[in-house]
Amino acid sequence: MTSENLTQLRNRIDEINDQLLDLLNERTALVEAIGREKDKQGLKKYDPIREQQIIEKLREKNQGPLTDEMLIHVFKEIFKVSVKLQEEKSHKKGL
Ligand code: PRE
Repeated sequence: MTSENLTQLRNRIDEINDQLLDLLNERTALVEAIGREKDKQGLKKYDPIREQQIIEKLREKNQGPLTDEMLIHVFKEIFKVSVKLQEEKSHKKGL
């Protein structure tokens, strides 16, 4: 692989990282809104059934090269930080 080729591939990765960042921020804003709704309804932040449903839907759609194991790993981390954010926000409100 020429170094020009490596630079081009990394430039494309940088673009995708920017898109992922925007999407993660959009998702996080929705996670915050759901957290506020759960506070109003007195619901627990962690919802393992919903998380399982999301993972199942994504596994059905996944065409690779991302493996199911990678997909599950990434999404479990996203859920973990999402629940943490929801809990921190509601603790700040004294709930
Ligand atoms: C979300 C976060 C935490 C829950 O454990 C399940 C799902 C998610 O990140 O998708 C969102 C959410 O709070 C919810 O759907 O109830």
